[in-house]
Amino acid sequence: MKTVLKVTGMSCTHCVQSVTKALQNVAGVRSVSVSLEQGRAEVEHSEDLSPQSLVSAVAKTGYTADVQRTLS
Ligand SMILES: [Cu+2]
Repeated sequence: MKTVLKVTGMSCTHCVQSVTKALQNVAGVRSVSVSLEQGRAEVEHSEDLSPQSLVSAVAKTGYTADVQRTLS
């Protein structure tokens, strides 16, 4: 499934790298695409991964994430 997150607080490519790595390190994540311009992260992941754990992973890096939508 795919989850789209709205990510607040990113200001440069370093921020994008931090958010990308944090999401990639969550168990069950298959691919991550983060857009600085749109303030969005698109994450492909397994069915048993809760979108909230993606939000928590981003929060730990110091940015704010909200689930925008989830596609199965
Ligand atoms: Cu930055």
